[in-house]
Amino acid sequence: NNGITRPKGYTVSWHYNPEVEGHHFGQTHPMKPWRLTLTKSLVLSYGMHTAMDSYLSRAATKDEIAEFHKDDYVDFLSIATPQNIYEMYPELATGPQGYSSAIYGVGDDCPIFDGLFRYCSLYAGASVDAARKLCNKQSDIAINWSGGLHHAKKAEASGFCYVNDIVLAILQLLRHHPRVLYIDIDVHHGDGVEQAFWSTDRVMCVSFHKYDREVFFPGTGPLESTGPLHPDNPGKNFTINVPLNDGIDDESYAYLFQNVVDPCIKIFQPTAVVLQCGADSLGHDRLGCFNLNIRGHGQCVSYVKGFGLPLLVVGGGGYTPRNVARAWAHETSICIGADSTLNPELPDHTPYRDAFRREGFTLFPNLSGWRKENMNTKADIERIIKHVRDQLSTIRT
Ligand code: TV7
Ligand code: CA
Ligand code: ZN
Repeated sequence: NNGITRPKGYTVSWHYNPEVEGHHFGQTHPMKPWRLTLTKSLVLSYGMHTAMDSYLSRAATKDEIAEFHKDDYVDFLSIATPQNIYEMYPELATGPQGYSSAIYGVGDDCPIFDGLFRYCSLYAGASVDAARKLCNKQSDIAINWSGGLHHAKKAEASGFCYVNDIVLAILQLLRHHPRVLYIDIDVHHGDGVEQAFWSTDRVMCVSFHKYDREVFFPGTGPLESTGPLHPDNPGKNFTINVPLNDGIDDESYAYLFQNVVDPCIKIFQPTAVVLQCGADSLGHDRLGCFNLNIRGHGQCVSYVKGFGLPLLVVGGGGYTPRNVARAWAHETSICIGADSTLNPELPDHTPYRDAFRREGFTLFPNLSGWRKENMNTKADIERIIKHVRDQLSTIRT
């Protein structure tokens, strides 16, 4: 199988349930669970599954979801259907287009679709399973590409996210690990995870994102947002935000990523890391505005892996499905240490091969230099690095 062998000295686990793929947010909605089918097709056709422990993940139970989410919200998600939603909440029908966002964040971004709760429990169950494998040391790197839904709040759906699988996984890790580092390279701010761990010094949240308070979702995550301001609050300075402008390229991103993540690990000394690999930070993403290539995005995974800490890798955004699949297949190869042996030419027998025709049947199409030029100056980058260093110098180690 393309010379792929199990990694020496460590174990990688892949947590997935193909049932998530069949769910639909709606015809024009940008979130396409089908991108997971494409990702899986590449992982399998390269033979990468033979190098990992594969687990058919189970659905998270209501009780497991309620470890973070409010009971009435979990009940709501578990009973709402496209058929009964207007009967339950007639006020939803009064919104201008479809329903207004007044009830639990439901609306155009977060529609009630068929099988919604099943979909949520499956992607959340995979992240919780993955975290448990890391806790009991059956796995060193655990992967759930269907997770990474970082916007969901305690009692509110937001930005295509209903259940925050990342928060649930971190809560699981905290049972065995004193300190967890969360890193988020999705083009959007990881606001739900940040909010959940805002007041603790046991989780450090680091998000890299496009920031424009007025126009870019969710509008939070400026450099100055570093945790609670009160000096007695343990979470003070344990939140790190890296706000960026359009068009950031591989070189500046790698430089910035390494110069932010390295001091975080040195000073915070996490015992486990969670990496959210939202692929909407790639160039040519339907919703994103960065210029990263598959290799540039993957370099973040390589870099974090290099620290050798127990690592939970989750997906997230990504709205050009074929490039999401390329990125996550490449990142799977990095996790199993096969990135240098993988043929960049896609295997002939890849199912849905036609989906990859446009850029040529390669794992590494050129995704940079499109409509956005890099609006991040060298001075912007250095200012961020200095701010992060100064911030970290205030936390006791
Ligand atoms: C993790 N951007 C999630 C990212 C969530 C982004 C948004 C859309 C969008 C929604 C659609 C749609 C869309 C072409 C794009 C202020 C609004 C503007 C809804 C139309 N087409 C992640 C969320 C973001 C829904 N939301 O981080 C149905 O774009 O900007 C907004 C909010 C109000 C609601 N409207 C958009 O990547 C997984 N939504 C087409 C159909
Ligand atoms: Ca982010
Ligand atoms: Zn995103």
